[in-house]
Amino acid sequence: VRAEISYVMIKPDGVQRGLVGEIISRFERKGFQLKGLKLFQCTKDIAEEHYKDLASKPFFPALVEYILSGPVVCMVWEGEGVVKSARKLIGATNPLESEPGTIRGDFAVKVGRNVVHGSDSVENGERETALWFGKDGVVAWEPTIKPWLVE
Ligand code: DAT
Ligand code: MG
Repeated sequence: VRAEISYVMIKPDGVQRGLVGEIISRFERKGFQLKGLKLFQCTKDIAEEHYKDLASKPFFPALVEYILSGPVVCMVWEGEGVVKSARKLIGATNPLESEPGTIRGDFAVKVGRNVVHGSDSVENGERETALWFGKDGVVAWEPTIKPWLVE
């Protein structure tokens, strides 16, 4: 069985605000494994495909414009239960409802500037990783400390 992965992305506001290190740090400290990482200026096609389930929403054009407004940091994090856990680390979609201690709870106030994305299902973790990294983007490696993180 393939290990579970989540596609996590620091949105343009997170990059502009200098939160890249802080956000990566939270996933590292938790004990997930970084399998892909890049700074990337995305295209309209990718942004629209990524958010295609929201295409009929009134905020969709603004959402796509926001994602295109500057570079994003694309990441793939791996580990048992990483999809659900990453969503918890990230916090609720509306940052005014996100718990303190979550990324959005600590660093955001507006749904349209909520700093970070995380896949909402294992299936979307795979789909979004393929979309943003393609076939060769993800690095196969195992950290030497892994036995100290998982049995
Ligand atoms: P999440 O990013 O928590 O998975 P989502 O998938 O429902 O949330 O929506 C994707 C993004 O779209 C979200 O991070 C911010 C934007 N968005 C969602 N609901 C919105 C709304 N009501 N108004 C404006 N932007 C919204
Ligand atoms: Mg979502």
